[in-house]
Amino acid sequence: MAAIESVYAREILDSRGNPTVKVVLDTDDGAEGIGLVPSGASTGANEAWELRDGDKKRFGGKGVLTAVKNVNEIIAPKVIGMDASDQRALDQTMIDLDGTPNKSKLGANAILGVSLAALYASAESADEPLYRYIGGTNGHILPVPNMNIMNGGAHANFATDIQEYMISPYGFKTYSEALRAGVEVYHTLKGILKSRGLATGLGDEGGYAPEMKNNEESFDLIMEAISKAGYEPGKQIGLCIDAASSEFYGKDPKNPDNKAEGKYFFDGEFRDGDYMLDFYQKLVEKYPIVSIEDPFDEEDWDNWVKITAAMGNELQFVGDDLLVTNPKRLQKAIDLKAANSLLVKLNQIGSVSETLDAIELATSAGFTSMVSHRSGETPDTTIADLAVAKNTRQIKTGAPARGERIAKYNRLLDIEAELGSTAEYAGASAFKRAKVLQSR
Ligand code: 2PG
Ligand code: MG
Repeated sequence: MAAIESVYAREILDSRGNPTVKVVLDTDDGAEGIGLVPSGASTGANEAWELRDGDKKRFGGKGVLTAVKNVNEIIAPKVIGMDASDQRALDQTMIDLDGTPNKSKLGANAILGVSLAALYASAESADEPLYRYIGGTNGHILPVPNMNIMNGGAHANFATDIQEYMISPYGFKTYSEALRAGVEVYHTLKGILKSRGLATGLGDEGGYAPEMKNNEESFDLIMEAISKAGYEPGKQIGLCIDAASSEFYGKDPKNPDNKAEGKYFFDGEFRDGDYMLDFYQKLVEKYPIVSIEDPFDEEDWDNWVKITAAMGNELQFVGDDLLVTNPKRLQKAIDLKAANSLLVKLNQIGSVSETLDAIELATSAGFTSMVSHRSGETPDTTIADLAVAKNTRQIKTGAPARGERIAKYNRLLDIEAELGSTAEYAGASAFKRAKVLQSR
């Protein structure tokens, strides 16, 4: 056992220049762990609470000095002396100390910072790389990188309603080959955008963010980029989207006074659930889409059930805002047969052990899991190790651009090299529909 000797937090900046929490935790055997907390923009209403100061004189209210103080003055005295590697007991101690259902008293950003720092310190004490420390000997599958090469929604001033257009290079033997293919498509896409006089500036997750005529146009550009880069759409590279539809549900996000209850503001008009379902169905017929995230609002359970029944046998429907990495909401989705895949975000639930619980529950119910970054990130690479440790077969961490995204993709290259001949690339096994598309 390595006892926690000191815990110290301070305020740093994330990739958007917003304050976030950094925690440094030392154990009595000389190990040190660092926890860096990410932050979302299109956050689900049911996420664990990100505690911000609200003092408009600092960072427009986004400071995290209260969360920092909660670590230094409330959490630290309670956890010093505890076994850092008893992750579950440590997390539970903080959950009890907070006492609210959504960590709103101490802040999920405070609790997760300590939880992550303890995880890293314990891996160092055990002298193991993080993926091995978390996953034991069986963590050896490199995930398919779902690369978000065109950004819209809340990450790019609603250039498109759909928030993320991702390419999934699954038809390759190794992770590094797949990553290279993804990067080549990304660069080819830039050339295509330039040649059409479209903007090549980047959104929050590193994808291009030109204003499009409609949501479908982006698919055509990406298909062209895949072919032009020399790859076969569907056979080698599929597409994933994150509609992040809660952002355009009930209102026009660019003009929030324009409201219509129960409708989606999509392609310039309010649409009902049936219209959206039909839109997704046609899209899937036309393009090699293997996964759709948040096609419907986080409380529109009926339409989630409908779309899962209609296409869930082949297609992956990922619950992000719907499930918020929360075992309770996940259980509801399992019972209702709404969605068939879990998006995994540590800061949505706010501790390492609860995140692992969510993945476990998803797996036991036959749901897939996609480990995910946030749109506001740090150089932290925990999600890369987590994806390998738990053999989730999928990760999404943005475009191959911007240091905070590249850090995760590079970490996976390191893990692949370290695992050597025991590394296995998930490839088409990550998606049911990938296998269908390949067999055509
Ligand atoms: C999402 C995420 C990450 P955010 O919606 O899946 O891509 O965005 O972190 O802004 O919630
Ligand atoms: Mg999402």
